[in-house]
Amino acid sequence: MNISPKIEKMGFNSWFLENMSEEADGFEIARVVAVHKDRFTISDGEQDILAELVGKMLYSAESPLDFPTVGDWVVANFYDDRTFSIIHDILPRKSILKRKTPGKKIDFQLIAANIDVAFIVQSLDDNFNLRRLERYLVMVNEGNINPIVLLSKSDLLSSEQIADKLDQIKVIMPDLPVLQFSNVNKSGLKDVKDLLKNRQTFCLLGSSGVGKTTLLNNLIGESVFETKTVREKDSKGRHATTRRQLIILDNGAMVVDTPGMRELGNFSVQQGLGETFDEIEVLTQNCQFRDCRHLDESGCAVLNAVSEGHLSGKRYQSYIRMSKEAAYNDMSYHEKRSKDRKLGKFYRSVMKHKKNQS
Ligand SMILES: Nc1nc2c(ncn2[C@@H]2O[C@H](COP(=O)(O)OP(=O)(O)OP(=O)(O)O)[C@@H](O)[C@H]2O)c(=O)[nH]1
Ligand SMILES: [Mg+2]
Ligand SMILES: [Zn+2]
Repeated sequence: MNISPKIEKMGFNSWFLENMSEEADGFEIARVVAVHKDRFTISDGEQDILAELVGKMLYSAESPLDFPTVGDWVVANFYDDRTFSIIHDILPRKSILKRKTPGKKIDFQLIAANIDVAFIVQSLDDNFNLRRLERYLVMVNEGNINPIVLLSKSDLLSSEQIADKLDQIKVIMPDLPVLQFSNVNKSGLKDVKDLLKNRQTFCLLGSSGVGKTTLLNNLIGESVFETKTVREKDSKGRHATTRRQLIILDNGAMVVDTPGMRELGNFSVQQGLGETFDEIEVLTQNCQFRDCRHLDESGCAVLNAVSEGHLSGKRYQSYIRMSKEAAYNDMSYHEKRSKDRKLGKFYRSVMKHKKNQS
């Protein structure tokens, strides 16, 4: 199968072809650019088309992973002069961003797929927070995505104040790329633009109100997307952006804007934790016990580093908290899944029994 230049332009490449499980003869490949309630907008590289899922996908879905998300590549059929389409399958994902569903519910939610670079945005004035940054980093690293930190609203702080915040990141994560910018006086915008490479997909992550959509509008050069202009105390929690969508910039780079997240819980985060807290991961190799939990064990190299002042206590706690949370979320999710499955079996056997009786 040849790759058409139309979809190649949107980032499709041989990786996806090589990893496809079935031949897509008679189908076309398109990219999901927006997710609505139970419908999708997909793009064939030229136009946007409304799409629905084929029945088989709906009925066989077992987890949120079985539904398309923004950035996914799908195989689809087009109808009615390409104004409508049916999605038949999702292609394997190169990367995936997911988080725990907000609140007590133990389930997860897909944020985007096939993202190359995630911009984690924090505003320098009141949103800057290292622990929150670590949370985003775990999610991004776990998803197999390259993180870049963008610190917004640099117009509101003095250069000394900004340098101090940059230092705080540098001390604990020296290799993490960090840029500062302002949507108001436009400083640093050129640096952000220079990061955007054609055929690559970027996403904007971060709390509500940090300026993600304003940045996107600046990158487009037009105010196409709605931003929040007034931010009063009581309007906190209301999001200017309400849904995720993928936008193609003039230079061929793609950007997914997301609504700010108030809660960021992670699932199975082994790789994500390891990459985010790599200095702790290195320490664990010197723990006396191989199954050390780094909580109260003797001979724990991590605890020793904290008591000797080589590792900040706050960073250590952040690491432990996220490991515990992930383990709990994982466990509860698997329990819930197996319960759901048992219940499903029970219903099916009841139905069968009824059928046999009638
Ligand atoms: N001073 C200053 N204000 C900014 C800057 N960027 C954005 N703002 C303001 O911050 C507010 C929120 O901006 P948005 O772009 O809507 O924020 P968002 O991150 O998209 O928020 P959600 O869509 O709710 O997640 C708006 O009032 C912007 O004008 C900046 O660089 N400096
Ligand atoms: Mg927004
Ligand atoms: Zn230990």
